[in-house]
Amino acid sequence: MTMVADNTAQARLSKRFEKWDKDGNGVLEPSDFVAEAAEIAAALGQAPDSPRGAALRDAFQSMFEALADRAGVSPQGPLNRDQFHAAAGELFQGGEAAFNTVLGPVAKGIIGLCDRNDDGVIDASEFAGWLRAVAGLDEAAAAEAFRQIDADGNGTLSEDELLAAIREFHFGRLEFELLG
Ligand SMILES: [Ca+2]
Ligand SMILES: [Ca+2]
Ligand SMILES: [Ca+2]
Repeated sequence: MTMVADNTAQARLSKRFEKWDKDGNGVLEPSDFVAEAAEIAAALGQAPDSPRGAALRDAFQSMFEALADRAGVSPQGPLNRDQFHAAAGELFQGGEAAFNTVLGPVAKGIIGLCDRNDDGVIDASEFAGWLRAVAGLDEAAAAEAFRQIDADGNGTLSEDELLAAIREFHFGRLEFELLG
């Protein structure tokens, strides 16, 4: 990996730490991740305790526990900034299988919240709704993002394509943030 890509990855983890520290107390706790999931569900017009909102919340909680486990702290945290950088960095750098185990439920949760026609995948208009909600992107930017992430060009985004996009963003090879 080049130094530029590494710096990008570190900068993106810093930004994510700040975004996910919902109560702004300088450390991450499970409650921060629950609040983040609730905010995403609400942005997509779903109640946080609806089945799909709850699925994303559970995925975020599991992700927190996986990071805490890697950092060697209690499943309840807290995780400080250095611990988060080390644990998340290790997760992104490590094998695809471990990454997919942790982020797969998050990708599934995102699909569930976006999937208005219930076909299990995200089409271009569903994806535009997602990017508008989490990143404020307009239609043209969302269409371009969709084209890049739809690796097999079949007009829908699968869990695997979303997982690949989350990794690509982290390493600075994609400019669209999917995790908000
Ligand atoms: Ca916090
Ligand atoms: Ca769909
Ligand atoms: Ca596809």
